[in-house]
Amino acid sequence: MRQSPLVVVANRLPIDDNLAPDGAFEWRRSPGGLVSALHPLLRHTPAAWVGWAGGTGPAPHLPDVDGVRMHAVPLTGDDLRDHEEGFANATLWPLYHDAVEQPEYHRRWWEAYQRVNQRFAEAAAAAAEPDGLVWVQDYHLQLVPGLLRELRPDLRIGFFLHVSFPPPELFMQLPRRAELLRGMLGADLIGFQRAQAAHNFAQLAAQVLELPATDRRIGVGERVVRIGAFPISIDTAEMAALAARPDVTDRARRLRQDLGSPERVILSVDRMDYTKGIEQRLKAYRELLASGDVKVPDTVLVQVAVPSRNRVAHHQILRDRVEHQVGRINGEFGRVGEPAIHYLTQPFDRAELVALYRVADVMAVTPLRDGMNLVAKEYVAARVDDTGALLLSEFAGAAAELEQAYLVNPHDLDGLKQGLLAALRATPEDVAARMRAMREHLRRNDIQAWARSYLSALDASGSLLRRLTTT
Ligand code: GDG
Repeated sequence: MRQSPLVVVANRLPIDDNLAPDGAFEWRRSPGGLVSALHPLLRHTPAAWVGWAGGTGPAPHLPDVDGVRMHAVPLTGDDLRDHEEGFANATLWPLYHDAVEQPEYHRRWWEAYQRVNQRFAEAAAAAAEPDGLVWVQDYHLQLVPGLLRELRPDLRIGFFLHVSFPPPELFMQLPRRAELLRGMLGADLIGFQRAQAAHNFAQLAAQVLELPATDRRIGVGERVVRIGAFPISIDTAEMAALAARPDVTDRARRLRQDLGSPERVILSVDRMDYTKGIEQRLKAYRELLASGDVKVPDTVLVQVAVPSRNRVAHHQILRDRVEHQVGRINGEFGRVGEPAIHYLTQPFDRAELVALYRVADVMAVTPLRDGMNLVAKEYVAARVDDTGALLLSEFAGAAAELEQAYLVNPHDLDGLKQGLLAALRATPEDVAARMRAMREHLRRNDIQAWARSYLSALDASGSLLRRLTTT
């Protein structure tokens, strides 16, 4: 196997399999995300990516994607059930999101988590050049840094957690809490979305493992592990360029007409997930319709809720509940040809999604807990004319940066209603001043800046990045 100086390890490879127009099967880069973040840093030296390609057969041999080598890790049906749907998505996911749904603990899931993490660590060890840099992503792979360090002590290892990291009182529920913490501490640098998460982690390292810990450094024997906040972002310039494209602005104009040319369009775009606060938001909206504060057809709500992880039972139950609520609201408040809510579950292509961002006078992003929430940032970047109000949950990581949003506590129904009304009724001057400040923040803090700041902190001496960008 060819070895690379920089290896990204993530649960999924950043590609989708597609049928080309001529009927041939091809691999295509999935849009956005880490690959485009890394691209400017890696113009000359190819990086590698270790991850699962989808499917349960043997790992496919894959072509390079944008100069990045793809190494597929095979997963079996049992791995998928017990690692992905089990420990990752039914134990860690709810636990890390304030346990808004009850986390489940099963010993079989933990065994699968260890087994799959070991497989990823071995694949990363095989893919990395001597003294190379390996960057491990997210909650599916928290044991990989520790396992990889045992296999390859020469490497510099980074770990980044995309979701939030819970307070000690919650994390302490985990039957194998010490092993998980030790797994992460195999890294040289552990990145979180928010400073509060780094603080939670330091407290746990001190409490559970009795290690000397501050919010920036943890002593592990001879080693010092650094921790900190590195809030992820989006490709701001690419989003703004897409939003300004004539076909996208035309599409936005037509969409507005198709919606009945209302005075106010409210938009929400979420994965169908119980952390996203969809039910609470619909309830608030229903009360505003019932009180007459919001009227159909002057105002419409567009709710995009793309199903994901739908084999996990919780998500199926949520979908049924949301659809029940939408049906009820449309039945009570809609008229023929004038629904109160336009509810869509099919995935949109990127340009169509951005056209929707351009139509929305108010973007309602009100998760109960979210590591960052990229939708909020995408909306801001797409409002190239400084219009549009962002209603944002204070429990989204994005709230720590987008302070000019209309911030709400999504658990507080009255607060949520007031926030939505304030956003709907804001003056154009107020909206523009807030949007300008948020756009400026994202212009300076885009995804390339994020990747650069993380990798230069990981590669403290700068020698590796210099080698990567100048060879
Ligand atoms: C995890 C963390 C953290 C959505 N619908 C469509 C579509 N999307 C795209 C959005 C956005 C992405 O999906 C969703 O990203 P989020 O950040 O909002 O949420 P999670 O999926 O939960 O992501 C989160 C993130 O990791 C990154 O660190 O921010 O907190 O939970 O980019 O645009 N894209 C298209 N059609 C759709 O219908 N094309």
